[in-house]
Amino acid sequence: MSIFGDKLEKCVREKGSRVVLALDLSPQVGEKDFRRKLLVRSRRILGEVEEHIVGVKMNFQLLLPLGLFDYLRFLVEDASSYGLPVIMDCKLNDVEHTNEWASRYFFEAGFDALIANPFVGWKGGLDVVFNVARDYGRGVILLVYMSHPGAVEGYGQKIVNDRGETCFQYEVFAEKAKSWGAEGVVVGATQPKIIERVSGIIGRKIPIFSPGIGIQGGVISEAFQAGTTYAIVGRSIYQSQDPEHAAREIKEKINEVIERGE
Ligand code: BMP
Repeated sequence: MSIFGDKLEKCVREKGSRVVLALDLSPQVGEKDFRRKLLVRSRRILGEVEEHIVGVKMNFQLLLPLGLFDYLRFLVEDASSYGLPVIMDCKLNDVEHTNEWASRYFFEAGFDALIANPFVGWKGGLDVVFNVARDYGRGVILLVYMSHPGAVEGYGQKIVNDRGETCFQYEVFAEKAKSWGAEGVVVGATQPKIIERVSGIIGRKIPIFSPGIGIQGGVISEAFQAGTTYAIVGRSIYQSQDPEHAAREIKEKINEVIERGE
């Protein structure tokens, strides 16, 4: 297991939570000093909710305005000081040489894991990403089925696998997550049946991260009963009047479902 997996499990033990915060605050572009204000708001929310979460996911919404080696590093440092693993949600999806540098930059900047898109394939695509991650002791999380309705067009399409059997694209991606050594998969919380199927393929060793709870329509009990390991939650927390209260409630709701299921 990588540093990412270790940090995550330690957080679960210490914080008793299964919530990963999607810190997707929007900058008020054009407003005076908008980058600094975005950083200040993001740091404040992270500080308010840190005791109820086990990881932070950041994506282009923060990366582009804040800059990887610029303001963003303060957030990565904050997360680390709270003991939280930090995931770069770049959905990496290119050829070898650019994937390699993107991965190196993210790991050099302190990210513990990154999210990649298995559509790009192994040879000359994601092979290098897994190799770089291994060298740095970090993790790669694969998209297996996304939470939005259009996911059916790609992740949900019917295909013929290497064994000549008709199956769904996401079933092949779940198998690849196992054989490639992924440290997690993303399956939308909006798709409990698919979570169940993927869980059946990958087993309990690879965690399932499920975004889409709340505003996108995913339901905590359905996702966790189907096999979700961690909920990725953004707007329901950071858009709340009281993010600390919202994060605590989501954490407790998940824990109730897990306790009832055991
Ligand atoms: P929210 O809880 O506000 O709906 O945010 C969900 C987060 O998960 C966002 O950061 C989004 O980029 C991410 N996400 C998603 O919603 N669906 C996916 O299938 C994969 C994602 O990474």
